[in-house]
Amino acid sequence: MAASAIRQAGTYFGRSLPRRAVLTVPSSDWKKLTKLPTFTNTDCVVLDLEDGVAESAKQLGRENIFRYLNESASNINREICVRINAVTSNHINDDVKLIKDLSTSIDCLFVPKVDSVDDMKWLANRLGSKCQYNLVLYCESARSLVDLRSILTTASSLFSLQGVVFGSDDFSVDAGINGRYTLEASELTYARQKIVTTCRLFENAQPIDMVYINFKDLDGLKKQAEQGAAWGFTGKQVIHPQQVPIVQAAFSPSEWARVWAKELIEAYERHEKEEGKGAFTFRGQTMVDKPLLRRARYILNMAP
Ligand code: 1VU
Repeated sequence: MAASAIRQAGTYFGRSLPRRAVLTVPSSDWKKLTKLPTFTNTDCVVLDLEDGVAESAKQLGRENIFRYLNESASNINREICVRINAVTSNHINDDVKLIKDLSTSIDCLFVPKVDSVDDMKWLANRLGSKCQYNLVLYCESARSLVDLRSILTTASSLFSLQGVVFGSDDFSVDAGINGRYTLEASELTYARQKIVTTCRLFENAQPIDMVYINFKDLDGLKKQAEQGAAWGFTGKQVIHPQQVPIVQAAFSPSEWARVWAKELIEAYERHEKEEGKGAFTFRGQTMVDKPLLRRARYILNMAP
């Protein structure tokens, strides 16, 4: 496993570590854990202790994670993360103990239902004063969405903040969306776009889109994943192996885009160096300046 190497590299959004398909695996299900080496095409797996695990199976989940990370995870050459329970839950003390026992072998800590700045301070305090964990947090309530900027400011001062996952299902209930949201999820447009925009204020924070729980509907998944990518999300939570290739593809730049980005960066550097120009015409029609240069760098950073 690339665990400590990833953490020490100070990885951050845009520079190295893509998290396109973020696959959640219930930690209480040993059989599912042992299947992970076969899912070679997912960037990131999250061993879940929260909603995917029954109340009565939380301790089994912790024991499985401990065993898995100590015995088997070295066979998996990609990011392995753990999702703990919410800091306000009855399970948090046992989860924190597990994380401390495992500290060198977790690539990134996923923290659900972060509602306030105080949640982040509490967790950092419990994990220790020199808190060097990579952290992805979930925005799953109206309060969390409204206060997201402050929460991320605090999170990035206490942890190595890596991303925000939109927890759409809990958010819908909390925000009072009447009944279940529709398949198109138009009720969630504001929340999704606010998360992307707020993440952009923080260099390292990847916006990770909502889960598509109707996991057998692969056409619907493709549509929603492509929409999320177009809106600026960098990845998407997935719950089933069949969802992985569709989501990985949706969040990967096309060959056309990669060639465009490479040529644009070369042209920018040439114009800047040889002619002292920061704006010029590219491929005969497009005016290039700094924003397009940033876009081109972003595309190349997202390329596998
Ligand atoms: O072919 P095999 O029997 O060897 O394997 C099955 C199955 O075990 C495996 N598989 C998985 N392996 C690892 N991670 C997974 N998440 C996963 N899902 C399935 O793939 C083979 C085919 O599976 P299947 O089509 O027979 O599906 P199952 O009936 O086994 O499982 C379906 C569910 C949805 C229950 C399963 O995919 C699952 O548990 N997914 C994760 C659920 C989860 O983590 N929920 C919490 C996160 S979502 C959230 O918090 C907001 C709503």
